[in-house]
Amino acid sequence: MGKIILAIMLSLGSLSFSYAEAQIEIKNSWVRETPPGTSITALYMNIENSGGEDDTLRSVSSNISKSAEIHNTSVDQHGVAKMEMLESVLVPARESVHFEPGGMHIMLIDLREPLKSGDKVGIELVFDRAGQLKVQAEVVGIGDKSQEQHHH
Ligand SMILES: [Cu+2]
Repeated sequence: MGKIILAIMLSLGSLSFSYAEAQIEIKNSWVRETPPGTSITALYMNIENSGGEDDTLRSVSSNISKSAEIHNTSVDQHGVAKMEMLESVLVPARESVHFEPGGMHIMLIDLREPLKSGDKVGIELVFDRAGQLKVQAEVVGIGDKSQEQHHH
């Protein structure tokens, strides 16, 4: 049943999809364009949980890359930024979790092809409650996001 609903939604060409019962919605998903010679990139998005129950992002996958991991960027006591892999991400009831530059992101590793601005990238997210969600993220050119507002 879920697969049929997703297929219909995919055919409508919408940018993000949600599983009606799940109350998890993926918004503002985008992927950073890859400079020549780069086979790794990051996907950003907001995960909104409008339901009354916590949910947990458990795994990510994409057929445009050999692997995909949930990462968080943190700065250590020496001021060096580094990325760590997360096993899962809690999305509390009635809250949003932001994946954005400098923080959490989905790392797409070993891309099969370079990504160009305007391309669409399909990824699949698996949540404990919401199940599988397919997301179509748009590739955004390096620098295109510079005038976007930052939240501190
Ligand atoms: Cu990363």
